[in-house]
Amino acid sequence: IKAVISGTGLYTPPAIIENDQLVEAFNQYVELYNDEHAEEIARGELTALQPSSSAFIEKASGIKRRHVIDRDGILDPKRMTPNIPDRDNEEPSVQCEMAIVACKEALEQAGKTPADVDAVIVACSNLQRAYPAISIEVQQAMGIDGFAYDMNVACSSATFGIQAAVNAVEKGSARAVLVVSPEICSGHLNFRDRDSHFIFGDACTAILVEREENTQAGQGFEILGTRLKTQFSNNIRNNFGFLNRADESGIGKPDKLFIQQGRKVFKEVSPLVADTIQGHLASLQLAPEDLKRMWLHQANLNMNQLIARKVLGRDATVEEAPVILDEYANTSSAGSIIAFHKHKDDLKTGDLGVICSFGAGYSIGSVVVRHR
Ligand code: CO8
Repeated sequence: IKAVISGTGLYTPPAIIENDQLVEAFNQYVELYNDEHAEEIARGELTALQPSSSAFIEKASGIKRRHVIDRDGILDPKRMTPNIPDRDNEEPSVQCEMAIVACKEALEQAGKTPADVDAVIVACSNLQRAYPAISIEVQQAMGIDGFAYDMNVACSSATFGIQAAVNAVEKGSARAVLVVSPEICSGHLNFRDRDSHFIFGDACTAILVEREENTQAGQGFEILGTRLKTQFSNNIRNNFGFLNRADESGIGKPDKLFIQQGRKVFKEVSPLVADTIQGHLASLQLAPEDLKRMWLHQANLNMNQLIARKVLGRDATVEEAPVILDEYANTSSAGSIIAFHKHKDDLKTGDLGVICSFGAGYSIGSVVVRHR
């Protein structure tokens, strides 16, 4: 049994924050902080905070704007956190709501209904509660009979989820699996941290992985193989967790949000990713020059250009390595799938591509696909 990606879907939150707007709010916060602590700063007991800049953000990352669930809370210099009120248990969770939009689009694209699907995997960096699983809530909301589970491999959640879906389809435990990535990165981004306040946005993707025999000839992408790689690193970390309340220092510390050593990540992860893609292609008797497209994780434009150059041995064109980072910023595991969703329809029968995620863990997931 072969597995194919027969449909994809995307939910994009309508609210947008441009770099200039984000920087304006950050710089107001800096001014407020420096005024409030003027005496300690003057005595040399505290270091004054430095302002941010849009020019730096675009040059260092390639990001121009991001979509977010809540804009006002983030842009309030006294708050700097999205305002997403808790909901009643009888109401759908925010992640479930995002997931439904993306799942419906993926099913529609595939020409399928919930009755054709046997499993839902919610694969993302952060889940808004411990249990019941968000995926089971999505399963119910979609009206799917079968099984569902949540999984988290940070930025590589979606590609690792695709491998799990391929296994389920190929081993016969499901005819079709929805892999959904509702990423609310704004919820765990420290908007007071100059080094990283600009890097994330929110979005949700869905992918339908099906048995080839249940799809039409020429529909979607055959999955030729998946390769996963992890290597422990403290360079991207988020220490938020259920034991925080058992520690007297509480949950207010900066390391309970996203923290990273961006330079180190860039340096260490880029060669690992290029090696993983090249090794994966070689194991499938394919060469980098066979690739028509690379849908790379969308964290940093310079990093993607470097990885594409390492893989191809030359600069990639924007057609070969499409960019969605400028509009969405880093949406963690959703990023490479958004690139795939938006930049796959012009490919022709037989065209080869690789979806590749990379990030915290470190974790890398490579999915080689061929247009049918
Ligand atoms: N405005 C102006 N100047 C700034 C700013 C700013 N906002 N921030 C830093 N600077 C200054 C610094 O002070 C420094 O000045 P100096 O040279 O005088 O010391 C200078 O700019 C350069 O700073 P950096 O070396 O930090 O800048 P870089 O060129 O390295 O760019 C990046 C920073 C953009 C963060 C870059 O390092 C990067 O993108 N690295 C790769 C990171 C990456 O891929 N991370 C993976 C992210 S993890 C992930 O994708 C998912 C994780 C799990 C999900 C989490 C969801 C929240």
